[in-house]
Amino acid sequence: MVRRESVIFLFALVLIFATALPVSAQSFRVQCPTSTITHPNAPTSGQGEPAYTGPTYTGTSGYPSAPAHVNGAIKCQQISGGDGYATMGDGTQTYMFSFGPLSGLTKISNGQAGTDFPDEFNTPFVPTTSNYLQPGDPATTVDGGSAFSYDGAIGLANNIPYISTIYDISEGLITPQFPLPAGSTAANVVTVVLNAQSPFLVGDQVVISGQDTIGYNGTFTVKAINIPNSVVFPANFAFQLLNPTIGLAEVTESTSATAASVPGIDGHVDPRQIMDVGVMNGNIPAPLFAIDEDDEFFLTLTNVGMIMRPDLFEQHTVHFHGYPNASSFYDGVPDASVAINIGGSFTYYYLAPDAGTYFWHCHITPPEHLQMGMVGQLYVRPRQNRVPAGNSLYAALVTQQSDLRTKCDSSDILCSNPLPAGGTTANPTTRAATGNYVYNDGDGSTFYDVEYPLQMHGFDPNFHFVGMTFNPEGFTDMKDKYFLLNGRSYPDTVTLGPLETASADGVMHYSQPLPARIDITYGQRALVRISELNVSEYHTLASLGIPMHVVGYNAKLLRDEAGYNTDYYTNSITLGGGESLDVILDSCSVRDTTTGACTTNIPRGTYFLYTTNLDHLSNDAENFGGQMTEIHIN
Ligand SMILES: [Cu+2]
Repeated sequence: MVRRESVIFLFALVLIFATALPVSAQSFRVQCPTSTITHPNAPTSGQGEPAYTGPTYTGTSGYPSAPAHVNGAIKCQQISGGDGYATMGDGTQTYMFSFGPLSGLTKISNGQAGTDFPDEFNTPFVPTTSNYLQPGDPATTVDGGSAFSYDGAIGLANNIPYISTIYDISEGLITPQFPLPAGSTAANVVTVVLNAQSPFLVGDQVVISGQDTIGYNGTFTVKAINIPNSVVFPANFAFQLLNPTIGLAEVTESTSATAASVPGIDGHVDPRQIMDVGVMNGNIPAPLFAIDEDDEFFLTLTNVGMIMRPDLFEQHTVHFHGYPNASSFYDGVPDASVAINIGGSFTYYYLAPDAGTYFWHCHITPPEHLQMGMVGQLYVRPRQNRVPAGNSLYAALVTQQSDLRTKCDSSDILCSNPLPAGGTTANPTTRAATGNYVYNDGDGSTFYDVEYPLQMHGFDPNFHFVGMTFNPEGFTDMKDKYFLLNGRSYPDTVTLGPLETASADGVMHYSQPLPARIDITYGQRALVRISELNVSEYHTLASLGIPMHVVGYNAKLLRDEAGYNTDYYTNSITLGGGESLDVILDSCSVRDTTTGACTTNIPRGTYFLYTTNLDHLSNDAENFGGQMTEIHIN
């Protein structure tokens, strides 16, 4: 007979090995380069999007190191994969597997996409005694009382500097291994021989310090590496730099001198901040991404584990649904690409080829992880937004179609955005001074003033309950009881600002940051980017009093191959899981056909956007809730 204590002991041992070993092989990292081959001088958040005036590069061979004109930018974002809780319209708290924000936290809490320029992303949070990141951030205030305003990558920290002891440092004794710049002589060249292989590269900053190397001390730029030297060490132990002072005596077998790298941002992170903020901080829907055509997007997924299900070693991935990939590595289908283990990070790389409304989700056991909450929207804004105000939209689209990198006409089965029929470069429609466009329409037909993401969703509380306690019920038994817009059911859909939920750690977390209320200024147009994220139900949304102008479907402009627009007006739309629609709600009922100016407004007031699936207008057993929101014409 086996004694009970031994069984417990053995079980504990198994647990220790099972939990400790996989984690030790992982590490958290982020990547957000400030320059790449195609964006050698990527714009900062202060510079903003560069204007589109023509192709990036018109040559036919290779890519020049300094192209005359560069389009787009580098964008970065970090998300956590883990778990969390959300609050439904009837007050029920629901357990989720979910993605949460680990960068752009202020933007996310304001209902915006969390996507950053590199200078925003690569800014470490500097904690003070009165201002530090804590579980549940972003909060409306930080501990010191000032508003939370941090958008950088959570956990980002300066790298750990390399430091090596110096064996020999000398000036002018060894022939310079690099061309001397004007004003310098061979006597200025300092050769540093380390006691170990040198980690420095040409161009690195190096700090020389020591009690016996005064005169040599300071911060210098490495000018050459692999220096054949007269002492016992191989060439790869030595490097050279320039020191303006001439006549320094050689120091051999230094007792105190060191050469160190300067701390910098290289993607190194402090895992404690990530765990503090990321654990139980999942959002529904998943964090929003927004990029622009011509961008390069670096998206880091950091798997913080599912604290409420420590028995599960679930990997997570990111799958951009209906979106062409830079490489199959980034597709997220686990049997064909990379999947991210608990305790690890992976940076996905995407190009932003075609404008439109898409969605993304985890691709590990997709029916389960999507139902549990790991799904959200992303959208790509068109090049046409960056055409300088007053320039011809048609001429700008002709320029795009003349460049193979940006051409998107009916000759490509994946891309059907031909020039508008009957258009000429003399088309009077020019880039408006304000507002934006949904697609590269060339005729201004997809113009809007403000945009709202609207994600239709629903879930089965039984599935979530068994997902928290044991294994999921059969997928065929899924039956949604809550029906959501942006993760909320009515009346929470019209509550402005983020919704928060207390989690098992006793802390309030921003569970549903994105309101679903649509506000339109009298006379303006709102773009509603509608995605259907549900895994088990079709959803219908109807609008009373404000016609729905459908201009795009599944991230494609509604236009036929001959260039005629096939947009339409309706009072209801129906989508299945994975579909999207771009709908413009115009607060103006009659516009001047030539100037576009509003001649008759729809009266100010509150209108409803609601599902006509009447059983979807409920929050589980509670009536009068579910998938409904308000449109306010102000
Ligand atoms: Cu997952």
